[in-house]
Amino acid sequence: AGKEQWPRGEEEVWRAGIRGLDKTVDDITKSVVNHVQTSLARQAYNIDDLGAYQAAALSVRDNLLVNWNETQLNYTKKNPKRAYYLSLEFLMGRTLDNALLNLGLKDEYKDGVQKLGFSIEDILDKERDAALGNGGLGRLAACYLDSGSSTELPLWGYGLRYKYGIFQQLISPEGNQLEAPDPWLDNQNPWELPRLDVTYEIRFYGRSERSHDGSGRAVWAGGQEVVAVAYDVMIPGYGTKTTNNLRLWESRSKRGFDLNSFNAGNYEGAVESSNSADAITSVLYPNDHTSFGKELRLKQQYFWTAASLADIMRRFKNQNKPLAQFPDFVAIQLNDTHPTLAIPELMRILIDEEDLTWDQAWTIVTNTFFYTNHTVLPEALEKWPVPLLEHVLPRHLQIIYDINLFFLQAVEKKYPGDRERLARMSLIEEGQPKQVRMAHLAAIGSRKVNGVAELHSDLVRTTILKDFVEFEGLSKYSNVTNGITPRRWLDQCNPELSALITKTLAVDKNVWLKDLKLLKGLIPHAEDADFRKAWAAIKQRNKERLAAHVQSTLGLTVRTDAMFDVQIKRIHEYKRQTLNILGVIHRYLTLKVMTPEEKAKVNPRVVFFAGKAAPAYYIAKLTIRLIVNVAKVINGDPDTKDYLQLYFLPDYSVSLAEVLIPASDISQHISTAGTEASGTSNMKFCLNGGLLLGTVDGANIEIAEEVGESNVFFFGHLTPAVEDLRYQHLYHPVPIEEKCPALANVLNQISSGLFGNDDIYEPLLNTIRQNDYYLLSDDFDSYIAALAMVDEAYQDKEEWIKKSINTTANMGKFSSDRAILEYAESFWNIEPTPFK
Ligand code: OX2
Repeated sequence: AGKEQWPRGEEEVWRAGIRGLDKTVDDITKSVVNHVQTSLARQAYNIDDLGAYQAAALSVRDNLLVNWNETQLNYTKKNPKRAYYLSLEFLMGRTLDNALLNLGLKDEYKDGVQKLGFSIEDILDKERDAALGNGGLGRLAACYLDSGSSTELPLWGYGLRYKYGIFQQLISPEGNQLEAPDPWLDNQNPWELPRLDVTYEIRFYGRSERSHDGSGRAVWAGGQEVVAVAYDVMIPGYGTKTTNNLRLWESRSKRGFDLNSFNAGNYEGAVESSNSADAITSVLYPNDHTSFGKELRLKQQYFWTAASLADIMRRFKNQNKPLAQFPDFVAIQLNDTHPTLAIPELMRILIDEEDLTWDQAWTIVTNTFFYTNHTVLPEALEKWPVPLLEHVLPRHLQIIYDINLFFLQAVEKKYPGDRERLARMSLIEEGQPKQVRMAHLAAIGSRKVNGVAELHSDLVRTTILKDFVEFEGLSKYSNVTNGITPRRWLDQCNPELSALITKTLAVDKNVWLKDLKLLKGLIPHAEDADFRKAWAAIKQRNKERLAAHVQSTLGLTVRTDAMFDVQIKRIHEYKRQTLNILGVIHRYLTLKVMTPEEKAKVNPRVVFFAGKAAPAYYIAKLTIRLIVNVAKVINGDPDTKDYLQLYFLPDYSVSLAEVLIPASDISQHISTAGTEASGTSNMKFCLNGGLLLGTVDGANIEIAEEVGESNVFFFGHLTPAVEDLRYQHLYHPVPIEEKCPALANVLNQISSGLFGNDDIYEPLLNTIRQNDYYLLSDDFDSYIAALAMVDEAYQDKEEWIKKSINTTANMGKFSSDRAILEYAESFWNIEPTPFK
């Protein structure tokens, strides 16, 4: 451990100039004012909230950079094995509040900006969300980065720096979703650090010529070359100095996006419009759970995986270790199949550029990659048409064919003559055109494969990858149940509850926020009436905060003396927002025929929906339209408006979730059994003391195991029944009037024009009347019964609060710290690498 050499100049002079962390309010105000003056080139007298936000953010960034630099230096010195999380989506939300919390400087900044004449709340509110993701998959990646830094793991993220994040959702007067671009970088992004010196050249198209020397090598040349430029985002750990890196790539031509084509209404067209270099990272694809086979998307995937691998390889090579040791220093997690091209790309590098043999390369590859599957829905399993791959990535297609050949030879050896099995397992699906099955490639190229909740991992093993489990053995096919960061999803979004928990557990908050099982210490307090009162008062204030938000953003008055019932997630048939809105209509129709005496006993309810639909997903968009128009009728009906209110909150985002979740009494997670891989908002609601109404699906099951079945409201058919029910729908259909009269009545009321008098909703209603693939008619009655049980339970306020407390108290398992440590220990074999 020798002393470092100063490369030039006088060490003392350097040391004296090095910036330390801000500690006092005085340090902070000086730094903020300095940024107002210099970085923003503005004067004290003309600074507004946005300017104050920017200056505060830049000063926080300076602090993050100090830790970030030391973290990277620590890794360079100790050279631990590192893990890389490759994700096309990182749904980060806002950063300032989280950075202040993690740095432990929130109070100091609050005081500091106050001295400068601003309120911290107003400043925090000026930040735009970084919405580089569609939903759960992208938010999971963001939670994992937070936990990676908080547990001091050498974990980096790699993604794309989209100029436009997920579209902004507008609702037209008729109730239609419109999509507008999200130019989130317009006010500059203080949280990123352009690294104009970190660049790689990425090739597309061209020709690949195999050598004739029997080595298997090839030369890939010609085509288009595009430059990848790195932008680094600092990821601070909570209560640690570890500040990891998220590296996002921007594409540039080796030598602009057409904003005019970006008008609401032709979002998809605009996405596809350009083939130039900078188009590659211009926009996040707004589809969730679908695979479209579009060339620009393929280019995004390759651009990002190739740049990331080149970067990882450069870092590895700086160590001068033999390539065979690559997997001893590098673990790469594939977040879904989106980065699967990294497998043939690493083969290409090792064979064509590093002169390894096929077997040497394959050994390295299959010890480096790990693959997480997030869905078993067939429409979400990625497939790339062979002709497209051949055109865009000719060398990679050759490698994929070679992988397939060797793989199928091994399968044939184990199951001689089993041609059907070979066809099922092949990387290539026959057809016009042939397609590459990315999940198969990801599975055979990885060391471990996992699903995201117990039930889902079982389904992966017994359905989509069944043949692979039989062939390769069960031990490779594993589970890591998802988690969420309790920093953002409790302490930040629900500060009052966090403070009450800290006081009650009588430990410092940075203890329980990093050891979430300590929440169990709340259990005895559920029996304490004063504690329950404090608990309920916080829920009430969170409802008022939400109501104030709705008032100020939408101009609508929400009553707060009612049960708040929330369903917020992407709009998708499998998530069954339709079941929820049909249930609301059922409740409305029931209220309409009640006597005043009957109504007096009714538990008033406010139902909230939020979520985006993929721009081309017609049925999902119709669902939004139905919800909006039902809301108009219900909220305007004097007979019912005191008992039932309904809101569709536009433009769902991480920030909106942070207001909605703490205000919820009950939240709905009602997917058809076997379709929701995990769900993560279910965990967020329960952590905040909201109860769960759901199907026996995804992580709902494990939540119930932890909090106790008596604290959740389950309904509906179970996963093993689903296939049979679907079969019956197809071959022995029973008319809906017979099977489920209550549902038939609701559908008929919609058809008769109660919520608009044209046939606009018929295509949506027909999905239920005809195939009913998602089993609404099978689950409707038990859903209505479960809603009634929720009402009944809510009448006993004290019991309800006990359930709420016991729910929070038993959610410790779902910290993303637990999940990331499972990945670190059982997959990646990396260790916490702290420094002083
Ligand atoms: C989502 C899954 O639908 C959700 O159940 C899960 O909680 C989340 O990923 C994180 O694992 N795209 N998004 C998902 O899957 C896919 C594909």
